[in-house]
Amino acid sequence: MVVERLMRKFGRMNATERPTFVSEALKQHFLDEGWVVLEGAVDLQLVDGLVSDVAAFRRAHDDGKDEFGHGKRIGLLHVALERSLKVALNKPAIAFLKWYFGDDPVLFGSLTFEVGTEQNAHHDAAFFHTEPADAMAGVWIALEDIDDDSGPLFYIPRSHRLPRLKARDVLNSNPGLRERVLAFRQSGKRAAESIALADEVYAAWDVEMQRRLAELGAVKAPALLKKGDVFVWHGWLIHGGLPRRSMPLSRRSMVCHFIARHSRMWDQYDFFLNGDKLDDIPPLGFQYIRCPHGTYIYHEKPVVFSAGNGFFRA
Ligand SMILES: O=C(O)CCC(=O)C(=O)O
Ligand SMILES: [Fe+2]
Repeated sequence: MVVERLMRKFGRMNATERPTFVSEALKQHFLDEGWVVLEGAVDLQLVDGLVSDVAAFRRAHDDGKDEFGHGKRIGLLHVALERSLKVALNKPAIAFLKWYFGDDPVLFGSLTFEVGTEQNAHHDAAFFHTEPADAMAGVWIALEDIDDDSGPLFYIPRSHRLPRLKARDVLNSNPGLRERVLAFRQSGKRAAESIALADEVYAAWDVEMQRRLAELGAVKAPALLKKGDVFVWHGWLIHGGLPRRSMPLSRRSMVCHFIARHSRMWDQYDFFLNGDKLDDIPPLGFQYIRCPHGTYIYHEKPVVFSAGNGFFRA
């Protein structure tokens, strides 16, 4: 397949590049295309160990199993499972992000999937919005070989270079919603106290995102990774989950959202409600935890979804 061949030619490192994982070719590919694959970045035995840890964790929780025995996404599993943390902070990804950020990468959060998300096309910078604006990246780890019919991760090549869709682009063409957002701002409330309104702006943003992509005729390229491969995306690269053509198929994967240590970050509620005045809004406050593999942000415990899809409402 064309994408696979392109990956091999440009986006994948070869064996001689492995010691650093940040060859000049790989760096250039990331800057031009918005993504790279770090092939074989995670040791397969470690992946197997994690898969069995996740299965045990799922057995001990109500993870909303479907008729095929597949559970829903689990948030922040890395704070409970050592192997999950080790996989999230895998050396090749950390080395790569250290170069890209020019700063220490910090793991903000993780999601562990058993099946495809079918998530609409989006860029993560809306959900993990940083200043500087390019201080966020996604790291997606295949915990098994990804089947084309399982609803693979997709990406829109070079979409990190498109005009960046912000809340104001949507509000300007939706005066009713804009009025309500302005009223919210007058109220002195924090954005996280107005989740329903933020969700309405998100819904309008989502419609506009899909409209723009359709107008461009954007092509969704599947990331058909092998177990242990890592896909790194730029914070503004548009991506999502393709339809699950075969429901019994699993799509075991883990996605990790990283930010640069010295960046400031706001959540999606502020992105959607206060996006054009973030300088006036205090960024999220974090407690940073250092461990032998790297740095991550403190969260008390994992979030297990037994209904709905959590996080992005997809
Ligand atoms: O794994 C997928 O299908 C998409 C996940 C995603 O977009 C995310 O978690 O940022
Ligand atoms: Fe995403």
